Amino acid sequence: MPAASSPRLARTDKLVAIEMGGRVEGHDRVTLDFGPTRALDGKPNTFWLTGYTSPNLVLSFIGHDTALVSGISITFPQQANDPIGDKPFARTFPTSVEVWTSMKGTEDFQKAVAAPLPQDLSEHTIALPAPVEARYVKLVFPANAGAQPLTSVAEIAVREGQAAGYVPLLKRHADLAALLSSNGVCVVSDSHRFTTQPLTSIYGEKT
Ligand SMILES: [Ca+2]
Repeated sequence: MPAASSPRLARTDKLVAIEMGGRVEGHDRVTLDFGPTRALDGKPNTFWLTGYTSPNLVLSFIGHDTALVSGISITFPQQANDPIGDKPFARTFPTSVEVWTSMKGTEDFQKAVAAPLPQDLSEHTIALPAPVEARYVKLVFPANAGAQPLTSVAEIAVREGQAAGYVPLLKRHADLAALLSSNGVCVVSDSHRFTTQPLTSIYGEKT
């Protein structure tokens, strides 16, 4: 790492960002290189690419804690062609998203909202009708633009809401807040153990 580089600030406004302790439940992916955590890494040039019909992704917060969810955002890959078929990437963009939440886990989800996704490269923000407290957030992508099996998403964010009496996630995890402010990141392994790495290990140099 060149000495002149300076890391990006942690994305504390994204509840499922990797450095916030966000993780994917399950392993819906074509290959490891295009696994779903690629949609949580803050990099628009890395992406989740899945070959499932109507793919879904279950996301959780640090330590499987709860959070008040006010909405999500979705960003599509910015590259011209997909890396597997070398076809126009836009044909893999999902055309809509459903947001489901659960306090229990991989079952008992309630649909909070469904919304179309504009077919452009900007960040698409979808607000829930009202903030929902959740332990798990499931995103479902019922169809894509190309009627082909591949579906891609470059970045997913889950936004935190505010309500009287609600204590924000970072206030409940002072250790994570301190870690982020000291320029580290929280990486949660499959065994739910936390390790720390410098932010630059995820982001690389400042862009
Ligand atoms: Ca990414």
